[in-house]
Amino acid sequence: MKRGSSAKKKRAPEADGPSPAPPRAGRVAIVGRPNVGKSTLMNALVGEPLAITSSHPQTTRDRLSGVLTEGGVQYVFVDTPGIHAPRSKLGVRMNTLAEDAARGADVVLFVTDAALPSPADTKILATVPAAVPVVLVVNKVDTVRPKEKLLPTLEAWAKVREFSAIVPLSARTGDGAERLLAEIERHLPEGDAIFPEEELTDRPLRYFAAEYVREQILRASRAEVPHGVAVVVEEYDESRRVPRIRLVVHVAKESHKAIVLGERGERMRQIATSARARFEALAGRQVHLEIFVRATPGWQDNPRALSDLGYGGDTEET
Ligand SMILES: Nc1nc2c(ncn2[C@@H]2O[C@H](COP(=O)(O)OP(=O)(O)OP(=O)(O)O)[C@@H](O)[C@H]2O)c(=O)[nH]1
Ligand SMILES: [Mg+2]
Repeated sequence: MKRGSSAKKKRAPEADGPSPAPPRAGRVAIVGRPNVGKSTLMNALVGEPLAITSSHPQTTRDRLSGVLTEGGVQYVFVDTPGIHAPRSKLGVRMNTLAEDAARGADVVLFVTDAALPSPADTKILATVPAAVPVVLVVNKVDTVRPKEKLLPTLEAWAKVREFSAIVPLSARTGDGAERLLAEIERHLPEGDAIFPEEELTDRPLRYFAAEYVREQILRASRAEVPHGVAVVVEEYDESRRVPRIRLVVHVAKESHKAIVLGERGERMRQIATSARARFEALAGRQVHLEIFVRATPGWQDNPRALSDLGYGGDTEET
């Protein structure tokens, strides 16, 4: 999918500066525990709110590439699910996707929130091959005041392993993002762009229709409901002036249907309105969303259902 006309133009190559550096391009996997801000970081780096984010852990369930091309450098960021102790086949698949992405990357961004290293962090880091450069991103520094409080955290992290760089950053405000891009660039291999310059993501638009509905459900619900929600595009009818997208929201329990719908369907109406606005901003055109809610108990552990809901297939390929 290409960048829309709304996308802000990134730094252009210098017209008459010193002779241009050779082009660079590479894959940059963004990995870490759930909820540390990986998807928010990817959005800040590509300059578009592409990936879904929420305060629930395990928001991201799949790999998603976001592409930034500027000044002869192409960064292909790969957002991944937070690596966690899995409790379902879905969770196992999520972890595998993230670990594979790190193994196949030219650079790994290991993201942590502004906290001391935990055993879960070191376990994840141990799965990254020693040959892959790892940049440590200490995210959410906007929550640390005064700034000096961060120093013991950074010192503790420096002892965990050899990092190519340690970058304190706020994905929410974008503070530190430019420095991070410069650190990544140094480790990207020389070579031509992987995607066309205007490409924004490897995913088709319909992927985001389902994701943006799921995001609004995550934001509107609490506790156990979000982990049992999957959203599938059943029909994408572009023959009309305003395309119509029919989606089915699968919930893991019959009782969750009423929660997602709300009284007289009011919650679902709000979810649909917000998801539509978000989707229209990305697509740059109007759409109609038609959303149905269905109970599909146990789908997270059923290989057939996982595949039907878009979480099946080869974990080696995106
Ligand atoms: N204060 C603050 N909050 C942040 C920052 N970055 C992310 N967050 C918040 O942290 C929460 C999790 O963000 P996500 O980007 O969804 O985290 P994630 O690592 O992708 O999570 P999973 O997909 O579940 O692994 C959200 O509520 C974000 O708004 C930051 O720099 N500062
Ligand atoms: Mg995420």
